[in-house]
Amino acid sequence: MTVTTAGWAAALDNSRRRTLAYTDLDDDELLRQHSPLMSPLVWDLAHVGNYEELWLVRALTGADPMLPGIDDLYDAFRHPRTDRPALPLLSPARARAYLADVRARALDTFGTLDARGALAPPDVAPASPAVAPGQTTRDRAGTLLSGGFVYGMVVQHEHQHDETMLATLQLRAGAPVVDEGAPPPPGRSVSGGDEVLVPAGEFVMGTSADPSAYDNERPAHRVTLPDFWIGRLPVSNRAHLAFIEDGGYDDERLWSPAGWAWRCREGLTAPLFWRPDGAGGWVRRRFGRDEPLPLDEPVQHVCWYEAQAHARWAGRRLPTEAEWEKACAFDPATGRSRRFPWGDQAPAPEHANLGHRSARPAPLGAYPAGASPCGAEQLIGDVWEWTSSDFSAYPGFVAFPYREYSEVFYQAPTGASGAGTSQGATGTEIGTGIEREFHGYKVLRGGSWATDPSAVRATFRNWDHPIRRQIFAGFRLARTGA
Ligand code: AVJ
Ligand code: FE
Repeated sequence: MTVTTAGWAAALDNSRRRTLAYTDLDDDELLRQHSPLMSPLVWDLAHVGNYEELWLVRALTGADPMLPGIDDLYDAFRHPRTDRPALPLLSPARARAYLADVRARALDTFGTLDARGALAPPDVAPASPAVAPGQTTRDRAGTLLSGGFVYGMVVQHEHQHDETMLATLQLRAGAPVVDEGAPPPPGRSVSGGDEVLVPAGEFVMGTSADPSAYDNERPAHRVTLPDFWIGRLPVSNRAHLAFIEDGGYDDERLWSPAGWAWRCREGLTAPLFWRPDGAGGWVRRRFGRDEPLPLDEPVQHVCWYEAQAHARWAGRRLPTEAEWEKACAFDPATGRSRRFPWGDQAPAPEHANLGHRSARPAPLGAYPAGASPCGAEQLIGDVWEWTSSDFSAYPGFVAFPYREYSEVFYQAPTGASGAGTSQGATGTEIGTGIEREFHGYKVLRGGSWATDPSAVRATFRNWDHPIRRQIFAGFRLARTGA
């Protein structure tokens, strides 16, 4: 899986084409805040350029900032999303020009990369790359370049913001502007039961060898789990409709206290973007179009609290992230963990619904070739899956290459919900700090239809507040026992 400089250039070009497609809109559309939860699209646009400047130009060469004040404007920690429309942001035209300038300079650094022979295969990548105090720019560049790490980080970052921009476009009112893509493959009815057994035992969670892995996926460590069952497929719209029709949104006993308080405050009665069609059925809005609710698709746009209540109603629970990863990656035949459910090969179209090939989740059963060794399907792609786990550090975690990617979002090791930790309370999220103080962060796994194949793997960890519904997230069920 050694990536060449031509490979990185192509990967950078792919994420950029996507960014430019999602921002190919009138200036007014780019400058407006479509939802208080989201940045104006023009902020995301210049932010991905600034991130690339910081990591592919300045960290590697020691160069000065390309524009005065640029780092402050696009620092997610300095300006919460609610405040971003009022900032003196680059105009759309200037932002596009800035991105092009940064890209030209970033491609120049390939000379350094080639000269150092730094594109090492994965097993040569440092186990937990760390920057020693007193390192020179040159030493630091060597560490960042090892295994092509910094290129993968920048490519993934841009794809993450591309997915965030899609969530903004889903919240946007008005005539559709998002490419519908190709229809997903057809579903199929699966045999062998709704749940699959994952026998008790040890597996390796996380990775120390994958050069594309973020610090929070490291290091690899052994985890022993008892027997558990996990849903063969994600929970469908049909099943969630049954939860609604059985009064699940009105039954306090099914909800956690925080979840019930949130449900009452917000008046939650169904997933975001659903509404009754007036004739006993439901429609959902998807990128500005109303359509009949497709019953055999994984449910999306539910928050963690809704997922948890549904699971309790079904006599199940959400999987922990360790359970999710074991069901996704562990191969009992070899005793090792795979990079993807189907093996170590990069995702192909028959494996998973990724990369906005379709602008929607695929129906249940659409990816038999993507099954994991235990028989679970659609773990990668379609919808992010809420797990029961708080976002926290693996044993032996070392922040790399900066604390603000993961570490500042970790839950306090003891006590409730990180209350009292003010650090990073704004993150890339809206900035009152209330979300973090009251709700913390829950881990999501597996990527969605909007996630690029280069930005997800069995070990990848995403996180968000358990109240969030605009992300492309659903869930699957689990239970302990054999
Ligand atoms: C990993 C998706 C939670 O969007 O807040 C983007 C990724 N970090 N820019 C986010 C990220 C910095 C992050 N998530
Ligand atoms: Fe970012």
